[in-house]
Amino acid sequence: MREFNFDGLVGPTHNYGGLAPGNVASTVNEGQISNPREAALQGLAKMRFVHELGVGQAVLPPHPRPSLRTLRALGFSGSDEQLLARAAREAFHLVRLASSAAAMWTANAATVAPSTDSADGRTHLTPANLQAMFHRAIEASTTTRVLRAIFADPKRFMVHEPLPGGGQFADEGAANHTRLFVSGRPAVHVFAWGRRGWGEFVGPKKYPARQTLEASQAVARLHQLDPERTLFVQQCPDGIDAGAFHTDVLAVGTGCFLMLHERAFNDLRGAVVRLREMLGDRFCYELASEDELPIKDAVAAYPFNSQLIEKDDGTIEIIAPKDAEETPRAKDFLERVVAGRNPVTAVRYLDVRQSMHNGGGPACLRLRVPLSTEDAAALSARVLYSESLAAELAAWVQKHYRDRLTPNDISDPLLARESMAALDELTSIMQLGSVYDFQQ
Ligand code: SUG
Repeated sequence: MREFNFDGLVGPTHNYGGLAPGNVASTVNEGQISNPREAALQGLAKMRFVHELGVGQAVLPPHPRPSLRTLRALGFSGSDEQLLARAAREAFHLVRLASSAAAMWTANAATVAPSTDSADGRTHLTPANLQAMFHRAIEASTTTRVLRAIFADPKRFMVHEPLPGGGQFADEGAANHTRLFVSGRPAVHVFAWGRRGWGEFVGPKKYPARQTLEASQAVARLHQLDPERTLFVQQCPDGIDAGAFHTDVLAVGTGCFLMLHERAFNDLRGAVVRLREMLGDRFCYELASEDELPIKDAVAAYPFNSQLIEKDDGTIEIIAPKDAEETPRAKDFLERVVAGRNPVTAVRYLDVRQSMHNGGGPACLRLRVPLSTEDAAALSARVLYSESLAAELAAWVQKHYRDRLTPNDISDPLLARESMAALDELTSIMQLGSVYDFQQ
């Protein structure tokens, strides 16, 4: 088995809409001028960097934005130009919601269980319904189509429907899920949730909790995981109120190693004890206390939203955002981890600032999918990273993307046309077939 990081390619309408309450960066940067071209190129540079470390790398395409299908569903009609003009005049906020390039954060695209962990021996993917925020909920149908185009072989892969229903089954995908394992034992799946759909719980007071316990439980059932090897933990409500809207803002794990902040989980000690029982003595973790690394710095600089890259020799490298290097307490923590008694041997820093300004660090930008060699060879689209694919994608970005977008630009009908032309061409480059609404 090899882990592939499926990174989301940033879309041509990447902008700072201030659409995500509880996500501090999204709120703080509302209205800033964005640079979609730079954002997409930063993403491609990250893919190359990780690929060159010897890790499996792949790419997922952006979604059509503005989503004219969404605006039509909300009652705007006429030609594309007419409906955009009317929506911009009468309900500009809806155009904003329909224009976010948020599908770039593919840690929220789906939750994944590898074939080794599922009772039927297939790789399971459940696209996240992202019910908590409207601008993200509209991703689910396209994500499902894209994943089905890629993971098409029914003997190997099962792409489920996103969870049904309303807010009680709100699911944010892999951002609230961590798979841990040590050789010789079955893997453990840790699902973190922020609220309950039904029943009593103490939740955050200020910001919304997105993931429900019931959604996490449903995903574990769909993926046919062994109930003895799953753990459901509550996100710390104070952590959410400090801006940790997803678990991966304060915790990241791979293999036998977990790196987390003390405000990541409610019953953190209980979780760690249970993980040690399930994984044995080789399980290890590094914990940042509030004293060592104030949550404000952790939320601003995202040291926990790093990618943990496991090498063939079992050592781990941390790929952290550059913002963590520039935040002394975050950098000191990461350096302590490198020096500590754990598999981590190095930390490297990457500039993904265009994404960071919307609250998305390196880990948000990728969906981890462990695949066997045969499974990787059975993927049905051109998604695996290669120098030739990367060069074509970079040229495609240079050709189609603007380098400056203000929040008002998103209702420009030319931008919608440019986006559609770009995405239409992309489906040929990536051999995806007609996955987009405007191609149906
Ligand atoms: O859902 N930001 C995203 C960031 C998602 C980060 N993903 C993970 N932590 N895995 C969100 O809050 C902001 C868009 C805007 O404001 O324009 C946004 O949706």
